[in-house]
Amino acid sequence: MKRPDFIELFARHRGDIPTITGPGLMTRELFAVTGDGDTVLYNMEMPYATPMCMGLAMARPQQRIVALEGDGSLIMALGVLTTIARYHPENLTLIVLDNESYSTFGADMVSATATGVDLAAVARGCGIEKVVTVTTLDQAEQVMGPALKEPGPWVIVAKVDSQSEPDPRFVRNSPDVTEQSLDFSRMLRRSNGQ
Ligand SMILES: Cc1ncc(C[n+]2csc(CCOP(=O)(O)OP(=O)(O)O)c2C)c(N)n1
Repeated sequence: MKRPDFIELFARHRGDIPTITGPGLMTRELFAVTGDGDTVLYNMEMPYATPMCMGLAMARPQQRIVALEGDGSLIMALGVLTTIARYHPENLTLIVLDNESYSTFGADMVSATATGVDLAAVARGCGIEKVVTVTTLDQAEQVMGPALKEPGPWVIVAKVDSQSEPDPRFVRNSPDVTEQSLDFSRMLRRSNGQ
């Protein structure tokens, strides 16, 4: 599965669900398809997207929150899976783009998932029940609806190609983090957890 295709699929299902992404090319790809809205906070450093979403989901139990994270970034904060299992925020969806590498810095920079670590098994082992691995767009299409609507917490591990060149369809640069952070925090205040 190509990461940009998966990201387009996710963007189509997402609507305006507040989303925080990890760093790297995924940010540019989602920014290119989602645009300049205030509902995505892009490009958080490794490994902050998931812990930030965990806190946000607990603070706003009525609102679905999505973390979009690379495998390398999640591995840097693997303990967050134990916290998700422990506090069980039903409104949290974690989507891991597992390309078995730190691909933004080179497809040959392999991560531990290239040498056998199964992040879905780790999540299950921590006690998270709704964990799905998808390897094709058809599988992703089937699970994305429930994973963004039904009570979780959900962990979707999307096995994607390790692509370290920007896709020619996605020509925008990364958004400005300061501007985006202000827009995102204003959006949260306005939406008041609904
Ligand atoms: C704390 C920290 N160290 C290093 C970086 C530089 N960096 C940006 S993207 C990236 C690779 C991230 O790998 P992964 O999360 O697997 O995403 P991928 O690039 O494969 O999409 C690195 C090392 C960073 N953003 N934050």
